[in-house]
Amino acid sequence: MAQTPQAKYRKDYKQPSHTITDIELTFDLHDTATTVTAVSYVKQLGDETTLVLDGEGLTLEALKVDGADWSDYTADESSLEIRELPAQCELTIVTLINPEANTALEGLYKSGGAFCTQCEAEGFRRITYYLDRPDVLAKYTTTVIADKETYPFLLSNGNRIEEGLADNGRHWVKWQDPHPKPCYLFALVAGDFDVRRDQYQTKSGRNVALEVFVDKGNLERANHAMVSLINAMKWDEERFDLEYDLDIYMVVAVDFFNMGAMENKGLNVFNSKYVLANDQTATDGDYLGIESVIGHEYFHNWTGNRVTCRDWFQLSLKEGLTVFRDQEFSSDLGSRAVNRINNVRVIRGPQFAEDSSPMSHPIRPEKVIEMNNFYTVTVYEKGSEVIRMMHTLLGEAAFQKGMKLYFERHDGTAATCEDFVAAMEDASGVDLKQFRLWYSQSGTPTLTVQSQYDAQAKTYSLTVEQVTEPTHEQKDKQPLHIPFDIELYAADGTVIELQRNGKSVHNVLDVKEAKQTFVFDNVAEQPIPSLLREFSAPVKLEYEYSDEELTFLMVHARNEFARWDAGQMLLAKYIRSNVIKVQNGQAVELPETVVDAFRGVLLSDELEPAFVAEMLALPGHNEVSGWYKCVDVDAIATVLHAMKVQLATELEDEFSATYHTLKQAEYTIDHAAIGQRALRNSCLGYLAFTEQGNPLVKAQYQAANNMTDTMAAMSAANNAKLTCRAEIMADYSEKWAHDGLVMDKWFILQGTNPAENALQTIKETMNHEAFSLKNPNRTRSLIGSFFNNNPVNFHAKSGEGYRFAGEILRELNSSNPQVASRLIDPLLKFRRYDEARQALIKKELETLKAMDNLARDLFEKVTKALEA
Ligand code: B3K
Ligand code: ZN
Repeated sequence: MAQTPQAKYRKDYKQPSHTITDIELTFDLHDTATTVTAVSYVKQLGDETTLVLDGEGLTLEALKVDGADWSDYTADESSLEIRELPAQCELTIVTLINPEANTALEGLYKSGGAFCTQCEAEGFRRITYYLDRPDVLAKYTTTVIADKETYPFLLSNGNRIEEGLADNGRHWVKWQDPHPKPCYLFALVAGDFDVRRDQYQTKSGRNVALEVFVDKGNLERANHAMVSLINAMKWDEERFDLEYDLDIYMVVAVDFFNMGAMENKGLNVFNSKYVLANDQTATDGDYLGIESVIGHEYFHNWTGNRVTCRDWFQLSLKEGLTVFRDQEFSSDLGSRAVNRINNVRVIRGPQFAEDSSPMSHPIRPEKVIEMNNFYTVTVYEKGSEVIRMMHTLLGEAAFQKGMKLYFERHDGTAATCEDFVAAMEDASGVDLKQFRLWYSQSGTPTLTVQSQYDAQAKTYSLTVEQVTEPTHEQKDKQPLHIPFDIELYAADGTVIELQRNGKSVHNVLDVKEAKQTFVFDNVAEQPIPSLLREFSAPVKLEYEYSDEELTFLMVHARNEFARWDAGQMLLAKYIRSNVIKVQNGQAVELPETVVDAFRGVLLSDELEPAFVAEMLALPGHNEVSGWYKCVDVDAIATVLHAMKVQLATELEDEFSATYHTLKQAEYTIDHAAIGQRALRNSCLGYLAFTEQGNPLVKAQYQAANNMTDTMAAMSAANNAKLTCRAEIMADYSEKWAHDGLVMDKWFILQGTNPAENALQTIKETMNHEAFSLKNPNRTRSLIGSFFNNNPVNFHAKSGEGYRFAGEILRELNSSNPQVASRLIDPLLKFRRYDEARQALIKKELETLKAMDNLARDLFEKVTKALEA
């Protein structure tokens, strides 16, 4: 490695020496040599007369100050130092860049035939030398020049103000964005598209033009994105009283994109996965994903763009809050319980795993080498849980007052997480002093609860202990302020009111100490407690529930989430005990009472089908792995498989009856229909493990008139290793080979193929005409799914899975470090496996570490993982 990458620390934040108030950008677009002219109005803020700009991979063509050539500067590979600048000046910088050679997909690059940009977090410095930091806010005017025939659409942020023809068949368009913004929100797109147009009238009566740009021929796949956008605009007005602020909102779908989407002001750039959908190409899950991501990026317009982050350590200020907002959007439009369940699965799975990995960090990190490594489930999803806890503590009305105050104070500026908490605190009067620790303390707290009932005194007490284990980067932990939502039930299912000294007590308890006892009186009988309702804090709960209490809660808990959670706890008990059995060479056992509890759920006619489908889903291998200090990959897989088979066998009649009853005559995309398909296909997933599996799955594949049912059949065939798998996989590939996005689903099935020869097939699949390691979606589908969701084969004792990972990572390290850095995560957790596996993984990490061109992204993770 040329130079050891340096870390930045949150505590070192300093205001910039200069600011830039306005910038005029001109892009003369050519595939391999694009000229960027940046005219910036620079203002000195303190005494410093030297301006240091960021820049990477740029060829400097010209540098002028107030129109005259300037020679007092030095440029190196990451910066441009300009000395003795006047206190205010017009700085002109001309750079040359090569978009076609940009395979990292950061800065200006080509996706298929189109030019597009990705600037967050630090991609703008690959376009021109600039103060590439989020606390420098400027007004942008952007002129884009390109060949008219190849690039009829030339887009940038804000409003189109002028256009015209240029020489040699070229044309130009000028855009102006009236809202000052940091450079990470800059965007440019040039290409030939089909456009789905609509409009929206805001509640104050302004008309906004809505445009969704998709590849030619894909227009009919853009409808759902447009509907979702309109729903999001309406929802934000109703729930948060926030209106859109420009005359136009554009969304462009591109095929080459490192993540989901990007909230550039007025011009969102999206991974086509989160835009394109019709009933033949997209599953219900895809539809819901589009709704959520379209919402997320739209909501950023206020939480992220109007109020942005002072520095990148504050990323959760915009991301945690915007995830909270998109989760609320999906919950208000669809099923709140199902949404909550899925959000909690992400915390209990990947987020808890991150907390216990070498990459553990608080939602507001203290130390960063490569910022792109911190767009994590911790910053995003745990960040959202932290916002949700404040929402729980304050209630909706006070929370909205806090939002209002936050915007009053910080609109048009770059703010900090502390600013947000202060606004919530000041608006509500709720003391959040201890609560702030959630921003700086990493790791997963464990709440251990003990209960005691005193029949004589009619008191019931809960003793709550909280412990946060040391994490990789932070040893000392303090007690947090944990909102702990509980309810008590009498044996007949009625709720026992919480009382203390004759007065009613709120059901959200404030756990603040390392150990604390809550006593309730007037409790007439031994109650059954429902604990951590709604997952009121991102913690692990330990309470010795009996099977009877859990099956009771599965039926009687008033809220659906609590019922689901009781079911999960019951399953968890038997997964744990069976793992021990398997390790001792015994058979997996599930008592009749447990099977009956799930039979009851399946046969219930009160519960929503979508919810029943969630109740019936076993926790995944990754989530279960997270329960153990040393993961027994094979034993866990054996147990999960055996439990699935036992439930399938014992409930076969019920699964079969439900499956056939829920057959739909017509395909519609509404929440009720989606829920019915979810349950029907969950039954199919179980039935695949019975005698009737093969013919049933094959018949569903052949009869399916929509992608949800097609994919459900294919997944069932894959998971249960049915003989029809080969035939239907071949049929699908033949039908969709021309469409990479649709083929991604097929690549995922190849990646997660439980068959023994899976890795061989994956290697062959890399030659499939639709596959390319250059495309992040393809790579994540085939390779990422193998690393993350094919535990038995990836962790094969032979080490072939790890060796394959090493090869792929070494290749992606040069072409696309961001994608490589996402893929490496499962290897970072090597210390959780047995010694033989540890040694094999470590060898791959060490080979990576020794590479002389190791990217910062991988450097940061590999070195952390290899540290003691
Ligand atoms: N803000 C972007 C993510 C940028 C990731 C940079 N590596 C999308 C989002 O969170 O909405
Ligand atoms: Zn976001």
